[in-house]
Amino acid sequence: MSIAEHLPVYLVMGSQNCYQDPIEVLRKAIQGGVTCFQYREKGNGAKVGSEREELGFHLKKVCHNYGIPFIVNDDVNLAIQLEADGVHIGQQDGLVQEVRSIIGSEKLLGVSAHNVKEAEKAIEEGADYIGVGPMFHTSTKKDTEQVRGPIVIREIRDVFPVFPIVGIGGISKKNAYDVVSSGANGVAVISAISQAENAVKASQELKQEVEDGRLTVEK
Ligand code: TZP
Ligand code: MG
Repeated sequence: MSIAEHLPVYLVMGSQNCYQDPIEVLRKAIQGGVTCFQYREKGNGAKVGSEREELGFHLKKVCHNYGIPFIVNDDVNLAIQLEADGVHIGQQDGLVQEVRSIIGSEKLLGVSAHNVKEAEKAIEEGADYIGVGPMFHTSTKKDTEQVRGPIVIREIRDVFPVFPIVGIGGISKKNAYDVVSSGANGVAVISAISQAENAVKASQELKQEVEDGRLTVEK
């Protein structure tokens, strides 16, 4: 399966984002249709050291039991240690080529981009997919750049007709359709699933919006 096929509903999460047991949240999310997972144990209340590694190990096992990719945010060493399927890095997290040379060509490399210029650079330097945002206002990540809106997906899609793109930031079932109908392969979410009362239902609803959005693009 290509990475594009794993992007429709991409859950990003650490224990700090959950009201319930993160392992259970992930399991339910995958049952509801989540297609990719990024372990982002970061910020206030996040686990550190061996606890962070241990949770990552269990979350990876859940992903692999269900056949979805397990990607680690920021930390290349943790990704290697956990034998993750890939790494996701931001603009401040090191050079794309450098990370690629450490993880090798087989592992997935995701890169955050905020505009066409950053997207071009990330793609040229060897990203497998880009995460573009923030699409909408989010209170989950405090140090975000300005809201870009789905228009930036359209701008990047116009330059790169088939490159895998996922939108991120403030995405819910109410606006996922706009992100995908603007050209994204899928939506990456934290709170819409991790803080939902029912993670199965939240994931199903997001998936439905993504499918509806894709139909408008394929027409
Ligand atoms: N990167 C850009 S916005 C964001 C990240 C990690 C947070 C997304 O969280 P939410 O709860 O889906 O808005
Ligand atoms: Mg980062």
